[in-house]
Amino acid sequence: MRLYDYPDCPFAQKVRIVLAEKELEYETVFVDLRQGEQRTAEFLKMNPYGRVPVLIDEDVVVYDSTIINEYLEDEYPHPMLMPEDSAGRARVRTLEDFCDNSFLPSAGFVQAELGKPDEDQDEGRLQRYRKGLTDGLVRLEGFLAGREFLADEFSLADIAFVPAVLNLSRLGVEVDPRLRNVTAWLSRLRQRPSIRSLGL
Ligand SMILES: N[C@@H](CCC(=O)N[C@@H](CS)C(=O)NCC(=O)O)C(=O)O
Repeated sequence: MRLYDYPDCPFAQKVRIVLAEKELEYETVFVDLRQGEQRTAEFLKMNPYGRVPVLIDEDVVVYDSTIINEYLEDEYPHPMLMPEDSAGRARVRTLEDFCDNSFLPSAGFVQAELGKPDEDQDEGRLQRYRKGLTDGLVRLEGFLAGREFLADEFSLADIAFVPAVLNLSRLGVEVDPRLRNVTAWLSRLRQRPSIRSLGL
């Protein structure tokens, strides 16, 4: 198995956690996004959107982190990272969707703003994007009520959030200690070897 990867990419990190949880062997191909290697004809043949991660498993090519993770779950089901029942699976997918379309983009916007020279940073914009993250944490607090993980057992839903939630302090966002469920969940996540291995 081969993973086309970029170390800081949160989407690639999601996939690396699943590969580690399932103890799958793979080789990593570094795609230098700063050099535009994702836009070469060869890369675009694998992913027409020109983005990492891409996973190659023998003759199967899969792109988009959420789809890659579901592929890995279907193909290598042990240990299971999806609930068995339809309601639980729908819950995981709802949370992944919330993460991919709201939480991770807010984190990406904050990171992009912080990456600009000081004089070009817009404080109002930064506050708006950070609020997207703090509002997201409040929503997660509700999802975690009475649960250790977002869908009871550790799942693809938790994994989707890891790259962003373990990077919050670098984005200038502190977790409100009144969010007790989120705080406990973060320390549970930090203890997992698959997540520690990312070195976030
Ligand atoms: N929805 C995609 C997003 C992947 C993505 O945005 N990857 C970024 C790096 S974090 C990328 O490859 N960007 C290169 C570009 O847009 O040119 C996924 O989940 O895999």
